[in-house]
Amino acid sequence: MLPEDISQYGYLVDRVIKLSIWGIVIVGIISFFIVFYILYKFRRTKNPFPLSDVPSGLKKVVVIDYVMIIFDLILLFVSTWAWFFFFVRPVEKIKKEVQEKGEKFVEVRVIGRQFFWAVEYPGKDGVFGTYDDFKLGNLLVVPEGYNVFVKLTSGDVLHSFFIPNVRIKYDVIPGRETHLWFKPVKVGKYEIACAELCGAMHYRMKGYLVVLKEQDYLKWLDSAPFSEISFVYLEGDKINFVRGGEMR
Ligand SMILES: [Cu+2]
Repeated sequence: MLPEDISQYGYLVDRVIKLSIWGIVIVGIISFFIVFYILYKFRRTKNPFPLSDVPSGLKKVVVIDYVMIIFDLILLFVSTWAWFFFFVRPVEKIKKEVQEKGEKFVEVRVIGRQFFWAVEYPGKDGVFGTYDDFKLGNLLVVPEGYNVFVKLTSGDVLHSFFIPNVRIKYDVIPGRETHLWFKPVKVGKYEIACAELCGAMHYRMKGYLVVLKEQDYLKWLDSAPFSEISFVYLEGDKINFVRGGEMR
């Protein structure tokens, strides 16, 4: 039902989704039974005159309300935890934790534009603002098993950066800088979408997340001397670049 989860922490989001769906299904079924039971039991042919009060036996139905409140609290707790884990914690704190654990990370900047994603890489030195920075259109290449920190900004209107396979979606807001963090643990090519209607060509804001093995990633970085926006298109598993060309 959900696309394959290829991130280490995506299960936190899945947990919220599954809990919501199962909760809704179970509560929904119980509610329908109660409604149809009441419709049948108090049908007009057997009860020609309206009752002045709810029959005492039926007052127990209120218990369902308490069950619902408890379920809501559980759902609130689980979803708040996932929200906190991914978005609320300051990115510097997550970075520190990651380093303390001895894990590696990469940083990229993503700028949402009508109608493509500009991805800025810090290049081999890992530092932005140096000579080896480069930009790519619609292509986010990251190494497997690394933590990926994404700084999101918008060049024009509202967009929403969505990578279903790592369970990450966040609004890209003009005039605001937001941060995303995920850790891909499976090599492959995955879709990036814009999840906010941002104009006539919104549907064309399709990019790719390409997860490479560490050594392949380093090799790729060596062969990426791009200084201008290059667009990318994929033929099967082959990545092709078009320098300053038309986006396909
Ligand atoms: Cu968009």
